[in-house]
Amino acid sequence: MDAVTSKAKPSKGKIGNANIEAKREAYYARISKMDLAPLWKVLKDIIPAEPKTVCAPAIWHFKDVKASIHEAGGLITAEEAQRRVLVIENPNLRGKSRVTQSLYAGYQLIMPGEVAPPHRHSASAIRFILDGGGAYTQVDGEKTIMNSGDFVTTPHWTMHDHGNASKEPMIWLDVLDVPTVNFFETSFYEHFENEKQNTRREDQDSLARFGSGVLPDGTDTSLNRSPIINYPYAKMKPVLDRLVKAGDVDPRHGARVRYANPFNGGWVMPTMGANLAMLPKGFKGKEYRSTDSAIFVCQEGEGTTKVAGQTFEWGPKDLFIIPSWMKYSHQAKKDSVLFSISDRPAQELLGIWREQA
Ligand code: GTQ
Repeated sequence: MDAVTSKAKPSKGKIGNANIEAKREAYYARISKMDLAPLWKVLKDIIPAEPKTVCAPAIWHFKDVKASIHEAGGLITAEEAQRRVLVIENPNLRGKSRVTQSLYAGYQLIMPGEVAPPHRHSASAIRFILDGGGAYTQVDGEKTIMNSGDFVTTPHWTMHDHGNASKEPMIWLDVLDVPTVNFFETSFYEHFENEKQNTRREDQDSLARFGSGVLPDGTDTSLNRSPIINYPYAKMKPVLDRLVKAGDVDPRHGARVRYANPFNGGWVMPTMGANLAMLPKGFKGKEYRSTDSAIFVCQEGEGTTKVAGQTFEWGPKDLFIIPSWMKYSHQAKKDSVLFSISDRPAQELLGIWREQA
């Protein structure tokens, strides 16, 4: 090493030295034994001029996966599995249990009469209800009945269990910030032996308490996530209808709302943020990109999304991924509602989120 440093005189250009490549290689081999490596070999890879995603744009058509999700119901019980879920894996990230670099997603199936027992973890979760209705999720003692298009939150370290008292199987989308929590190596998990937790509050309690324009006296509003555990589709859709009727339709996103924390107007969670948008029939969206890789789900309607030279054709309950910084545009053949979720809040908190209209 000394020989190299002593010859390395300050110079703007290249070091004129015979066999320099061979000398460098030998040097790299020597420093490698000390777990050291030359930055100049990797600088452009680790600090690219623009986001370089490893994620693939991809689409899962619900009609193609539904039968396979139901098949799991005959292979394992919710009790044995804890959570009977098919993990949605990005085709470029197989085996890593993630649909984008920062987010996990899965299809959860719960059969009539089943209970998925209570547990809690550092990772935050959301559900977006795809198929069936009437099952519940219980979060820290509040039981909420879930129906198609409902957006249900299970914030970090809240105890939660699921049960299906309805007569039909139910499928919903789970999205968790598991890859983010594991990136920081901060995962804790606790399982509760009780089959279910005690119910202290009934359906829509937190929405009524905290999402009606008033707050109960003494409410701690410093919470860094929303206190509301279900944003029912039946209450959200009329808001979209109002926006469309008033002409409040963004040329890229359509008539869009953000699921909000009523205490501060912020996102529902620090790591994940979600939107619901209505694209009126005939909508031809302008091209857009942003640094957050997003998961989209069609709640109703029919349309297409162009991304990176591909065209995804979507209908009810289809799910697609738009990776970071890829240009995309939506087109709607019918009045359509798109749900979307990404790690945008985390990027904003870190000051690194960008968009390009
Ligand atoms: O429902 O608590 O898809 O803990 C993965 C992990 C769902 C859940 C998942 C979980 C859950």
